[in-house]
Amino acid sequence: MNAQGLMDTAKMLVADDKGLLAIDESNATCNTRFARLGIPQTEETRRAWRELILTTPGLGECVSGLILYDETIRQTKKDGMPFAKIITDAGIIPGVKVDTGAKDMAGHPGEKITEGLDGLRDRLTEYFQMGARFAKWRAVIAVGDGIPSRGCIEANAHALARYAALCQEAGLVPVVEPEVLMDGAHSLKRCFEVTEEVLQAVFSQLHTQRVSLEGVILKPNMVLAGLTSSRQETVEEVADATVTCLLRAVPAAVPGIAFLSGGQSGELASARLNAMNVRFKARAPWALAFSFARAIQQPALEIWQGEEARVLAAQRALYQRARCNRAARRGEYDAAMERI
Ligand code: 5MM
Repeated sequence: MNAQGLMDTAKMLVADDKGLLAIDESNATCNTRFARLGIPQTEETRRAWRELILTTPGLGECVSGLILYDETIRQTKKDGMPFAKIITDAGIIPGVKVDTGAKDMAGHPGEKITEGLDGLRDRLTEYFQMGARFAKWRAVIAVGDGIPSRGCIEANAHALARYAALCQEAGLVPVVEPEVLMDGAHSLKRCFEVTEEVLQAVFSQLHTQRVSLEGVILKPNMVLAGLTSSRQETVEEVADATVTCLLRAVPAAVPGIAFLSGGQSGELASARLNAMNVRFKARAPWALAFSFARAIQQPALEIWQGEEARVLAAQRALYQRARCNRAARRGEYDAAMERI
């Protein structure tokens, strides 16, 4: 492991007020999103959608890293140019999702454990050879009556740390994603408690597994009330709760925190990230960045609808959402930007 190289890559991923764009939906998730819009669910439409994204003019002004799916990192542009080369040529760092999905956890009804450690060392070597310089693994923590259990939190934290150690051995920066889900009617206070417990377990395991924190990016949820809770806090209250929670659980050695959007609207995700940077950028020990999928892709996907004639309009919408999130990192986002 080259510790300096990992540290440099991790810093680059959160430098210049840029952030990550996740286009790592598994085929099942990608197909579900296509189906809702009547887009054919084929390998070719998934390839065309990803080509549209990674050839968006100016994307590298706002996006430092692109997270690909296994199928995507093996794909090429129509002219045969590998996606990983196009991304690198655009000044963006290619990354790849390496977990194989969250599965029902034995003995833990309603909870999931993320799989993918078997054979991971060899897969990481292959991804590095294909040009990837970082990787991502997502653990899913549901909130509900009696959950999350300690067993679920510890098993997922352990898997995240084993994955992170293997990534660093292979020269890839691990993006560690423990997602406390927004589904449910729980309060912001409950999300805070669960997120703090999960993050403490994750960092304890990262330490035990000898992961170098300087070469890690954390991809957490924001601290929010559940989607169906009748009380939804203000943008400022969410920003304060999120950063307070992170300050309690995330060591200062971590260079960057890149939030997932988790089903928030693009506008809300940007507004909340913006408020965090307005209120905490000057004193937070880590960069407060983004690693959004839906909050950047959704408007563009709705415009595209699988039609070649709509590619340019969709790329403009994608660029616009990426630009809004770069502004949010600077504390300069305004909802009026969405209409420009
Ligand atoms: C939480 O999902 C991640 C961030 O996306 P959002 O900003 O839309 O919440 C995302 O990277 C996710 O991990 C991938 O889309 C993978 O999804 P699946 O469930 O298909 O593995």
